[in-house]
Amino acid sequence: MARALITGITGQDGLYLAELLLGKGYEVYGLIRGQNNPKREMVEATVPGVKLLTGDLTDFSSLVRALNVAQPDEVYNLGAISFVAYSWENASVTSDVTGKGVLNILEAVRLYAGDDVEKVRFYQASSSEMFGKVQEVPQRESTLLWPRSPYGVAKVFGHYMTINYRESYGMHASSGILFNHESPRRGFEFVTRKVTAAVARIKLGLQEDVTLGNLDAKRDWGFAGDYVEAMWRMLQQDRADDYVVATGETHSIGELLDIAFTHVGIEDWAPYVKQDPRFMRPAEVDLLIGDPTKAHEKLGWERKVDFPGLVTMMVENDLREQADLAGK
Ligand code: NDP
Ligand code: GDR
Repeated sequence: MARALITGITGQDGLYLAELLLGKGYEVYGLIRGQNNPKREMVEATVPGVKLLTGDLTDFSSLVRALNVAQPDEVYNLGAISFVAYSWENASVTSDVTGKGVLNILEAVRLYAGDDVEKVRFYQASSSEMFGKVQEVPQRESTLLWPRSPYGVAKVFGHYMTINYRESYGMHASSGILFNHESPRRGFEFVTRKVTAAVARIKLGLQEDVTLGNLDAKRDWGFAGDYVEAMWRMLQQDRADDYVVATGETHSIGELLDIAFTHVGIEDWAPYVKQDPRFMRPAEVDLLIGDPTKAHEKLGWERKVDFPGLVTMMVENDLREQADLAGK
């Protein structure tokens, strides 16, 4: 039975990846941080087969201990401070977790593997946020990185450290440059979920409007359930490598609003959407659109859910969830 260790098990991707690996017969371990993490029960209820180990990406010894218990064949490093807006106000801790945390786990894996350097295959959750200021459209594996946030800079550090461990030590370390991916498990701080939850609440009469920041930004949004499949496929290759995972389409926040509001029967969303500079960023990534050709050709990976399908899936989920919460 193959064994996997996932950091970031309480997050959106951690849950989908755990489900995928359990379905394939893996023994799955998840790293959970904190003395009394409030998400522990949710993880135990959602992916009951996962064995939880306590640890933190900033605590090297906890990673060594987790590896010794899990004895993994594959390590998926999904743990990070992942909210871009938060990273300006908390740049130092973002660097520690999202940046140096990658070095900690790479080094822990290297020591754990010893002479048998290919004993453990490693996945790093890199990000389209590393592309930042647009240099090329669409963005591909070779596109110049120009991060525009402390989060993006930390991800660039992790990305190159992963490449460096592969080149220096021969580790089977791959980096997935994933573009935005969403789902009904997305955190409420991210724009898609903020919109779909608000639309559901507006429809149910629980909220009057939603306040957003920059409506002009464009993103290449896919479904998280599709994207974890690409992570797994990367670790099944003979050679480790880096891959862009994206849909190849871009959409504006306006299009997100169109689909979400229309789905609940509201054709004109303007009266329900306010803007506040509070939600604007000191520097913006204006346009993201990925070129997933390499992932298509080498991994045989294809996305299954399109953008309207994704948004309506999230609105439908939030209509149910918000009605339950309100006892409706
Ligand atoms: P989430 O924000 O949903 O999950 C992040 C996870 O990291 C949580 O489990 C969180 O734990 C954990 N974490 C935070 N701090 C630490 C720490 N100090 N030590 C260990 N774990 C920690 O992110 P997603 O699931 O959406 O994303 C997964 C990964 O992919 C992240 O690295 C993200 O940066 C990256 N990524 C995501 C994309 C997306 O569109 N979703 C696109 C590209 C990359 P806790 O619950 O305890 O806070
Ligand atoms: P992003 O996702 O920064 O791309 O990072 P987010 O959903 O936060 O922002 C997307 C775009 O929407 C604009 N926006 C708003 N964003 C939020 N959160 N809230 C608002 O009210 C709002 N109004 C407009 C933003 O300015 C931005 O342009 C996500 C994370 O998952 C990262 O971890 C990951 O690496 C990248 O995607 C790829």
